[in-house]
Amino acid sequence: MTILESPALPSHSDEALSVWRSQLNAAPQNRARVLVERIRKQESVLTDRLVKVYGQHPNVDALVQDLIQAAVQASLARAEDLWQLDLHRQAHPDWHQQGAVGYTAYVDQFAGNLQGITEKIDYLKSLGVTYLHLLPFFKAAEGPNDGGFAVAHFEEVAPTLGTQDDLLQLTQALRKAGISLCSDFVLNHVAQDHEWALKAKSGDLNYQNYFCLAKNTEEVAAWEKTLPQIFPDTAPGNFTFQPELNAWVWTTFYPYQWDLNYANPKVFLEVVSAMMRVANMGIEAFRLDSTGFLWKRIGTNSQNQPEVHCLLQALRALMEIACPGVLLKAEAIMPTQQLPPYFGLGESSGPECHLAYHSSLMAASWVALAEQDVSLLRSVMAQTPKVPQGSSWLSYVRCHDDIGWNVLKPDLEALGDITHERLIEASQFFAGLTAGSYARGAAFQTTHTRAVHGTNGMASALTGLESAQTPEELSLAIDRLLLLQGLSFFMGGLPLLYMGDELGLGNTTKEELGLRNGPDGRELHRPYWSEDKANQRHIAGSMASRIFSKIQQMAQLRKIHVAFKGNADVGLLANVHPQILGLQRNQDLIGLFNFSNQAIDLKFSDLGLGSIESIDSTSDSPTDLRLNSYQFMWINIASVASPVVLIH
Ligand code: OTU
Repeated sequence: MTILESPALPSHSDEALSVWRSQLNAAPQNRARVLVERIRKQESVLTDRLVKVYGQHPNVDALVQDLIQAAVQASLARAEDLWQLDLHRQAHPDWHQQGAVGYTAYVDQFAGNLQGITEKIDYLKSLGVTYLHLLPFFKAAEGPNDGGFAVAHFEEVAPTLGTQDDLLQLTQALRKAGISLCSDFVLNHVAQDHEWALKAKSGDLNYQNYFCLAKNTEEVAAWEKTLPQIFPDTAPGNFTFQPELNAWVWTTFYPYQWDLNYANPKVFLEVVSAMMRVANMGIEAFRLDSTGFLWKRIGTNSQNQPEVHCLLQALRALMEIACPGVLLKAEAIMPTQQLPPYFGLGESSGPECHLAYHSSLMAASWVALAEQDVSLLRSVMAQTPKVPQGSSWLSYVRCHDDIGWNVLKPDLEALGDITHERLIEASQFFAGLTAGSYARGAAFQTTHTRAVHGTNGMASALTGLESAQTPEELSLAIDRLLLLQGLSFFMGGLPLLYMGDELGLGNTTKEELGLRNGPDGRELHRPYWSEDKANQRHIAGSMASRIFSKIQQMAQLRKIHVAFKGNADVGLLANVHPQILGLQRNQDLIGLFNFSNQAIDLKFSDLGLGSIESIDSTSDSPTDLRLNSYQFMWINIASVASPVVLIH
C-alpha cells in the first residue's frame, strides 16, 4: 500500500438517499421541512467540494448521500432546545458577535473535573465570559497523551474528568448562563490506542487505510525532504515505525498520535459523523485542532493544501444541515498570509470557519514588547484582512501552547531579516537570557541558541510579574500584561483569556513540574488554579485585583459598545509613533497601545484621523494625549467633537 491511497468509494448512494428520505418522511413535519430546505441549500457546495477532493469518481454521489444521511440523522436526534437554538442562530448569524469574551482552561487544572467546572460558572460570568473552551476532555490515550490531544475515543468523556451526564449538565448550565461550550475536535490524528489504530495494527486492511503509511525508508525520506517539524526536540521526524504493520506511520506530532488519511473518504465520513453526535451533547463550538495538516502532498510542507479548505467547506455545509448553531474554529497556527482561506477567502470561496486564531498577531505583540517597537506588529496588522460577515478573528495573549515564532518568519523575511534575528532575540529575551530582561520564560524545542522555535511561560512570568522586586517594577509588569490584553480585547471578535491570566497566575512551580509527566516544556504554563490568588481579586490594590478588574472592565465595554457588535473592521492608524500601535475599530473607536517603557506625548492630529480639525476646534477635547509607559487607551471618537477615553 502506498501513502494516501484512496480506496474505491462505495456505491450505495441510492440506499443512503432512500434512507434519509424515509427518515424525513417519518420525522415531525416542522423538522422535515426545515431539513429539506437546508439540504437544498447545501447540497451543491457539498458535492462540488467533495468532487474537488475525491475526483470525478462515479461514486462521489454515494459519499454525498452518506454524509447527508449522517447529518439528517444527527439533526433529527437533536434535543428540542438545541434545535430551537439552531433556528434562532440561523436567523441571527451574528449571535456570537455581541461583545464576546472567551476563556480557555484544562478541566483538571482549572476545576478538577467537569462538575467542578459547573461550580466555576459564576466566576466566569462575573468576568464577562461568553465562550468557554475546555481543552480535550474526551477519552485520551493511556500513558502520554499530549494533554489529551491523543484522542482514544471521540465521544466518551475521559473517566478521570467525569461522565456523559456531567457533560450534559455542564453544557445546559453554561447555556443558561449565556456561555457557549467549545470542545476540541482533533481532526488530524487519533491516539495509537484508538480503535481504528488497534484494528489497523491487528492487520485489518480497511483500517490500515485510515492512516498514512510509508512502506520503506526511501518513501519516508522523500516526504521528509520538505516537511517541517513541530516538536524537533521531543518528537523529531514525521514518521514512526510500527513493527505490527511493518510500515512507517505518519505522526506529525508525537509518535503516539497517528495522522488520519483524508484521501480515504471513509475517514471524513466517520469523523464528521462523530462530530455531529458530539454537537448533540450541547457543544456549541468546535476547535478544529491542527486543521492545517489534513492533506499531504509530496514535495510540499503538507500544510494548508487546497484540499484542506474543500474538506472544511464540506464540513461546514454538513454542520449547516445538522446543527447550524454550532461554530467552527480553525486552529491553524500558520503565518497570516495562510489564514484568509480558513474563513473561506481562498481558491474555492464560500463559508468555512467562523473563527480562526490570529497567532501572528499574538506572537508579534510579544516581539513588540521585547523590542519596544511596533513595526512587526504593524506589518502583521497591515496584512490582516477583513473577514466575511458572521466570522471573527480570535485574539489572545497566551494559551496552553508555546508562543510559536515560526508564524512570523515570512513577515520578517519580507522585511529583509532572512536569519530571523529579531525572533532569536525575542526568544532569548523571554527566556530571561538577555541582560536586563524581566522575563522568566523558557525556549521551546530549541536547544541551539541561534535557532528559534517557541517560548513557554505564563503571561505573568513573561511580562515581569514573577521577577518584580519593587512596587514600581510590579506596576510596570502589570501594565505590560494589561497592554497585551488591551490589544487582544480591542482587536478580536473573540478575545480569549487563558486560565489564570486574569489574576496574574505564575508559572507551574518547580516542585509541581517535577511531578508532571506532561509531554514537554509547555507544562511550564499549565499551572493549577489557585483559589488563594482568585480570592485576592477582592482585595483592593492587590496585583490580582488590579489585573482582574481591568479585564472585567474591558469585557463590560465590549458588551455595551456598538463597535464590538457584529462584523468589525479593525484597521491600522497611519504612522502614529514607532512605539505606539494605533488601531481603529469601525468608525467610532480607536485604540492606542504604547509598547515603550517611556511616557510618550501625542497630538490627536498625529493620529491620521480624518476629522482632526473638528476635534482641534473644540476647546475641551483632548488635542494632546500622554500615554505613560506601557499604557493603552480605548477612545470613543463617535462624536469627533468630543472624544471620550473609555479605558486606560
Ligand atoms: C495543537 O497545536 C494543540 O494546540 C497542541 O496542544 C497539540 O500538541 C497539537 O495540536 C497536537 O494535537 O500546530 O495546528 O506548541 O502550537 O502543535 C496544530 C505547538 C499545532 C502547537 C502545535 C499546534
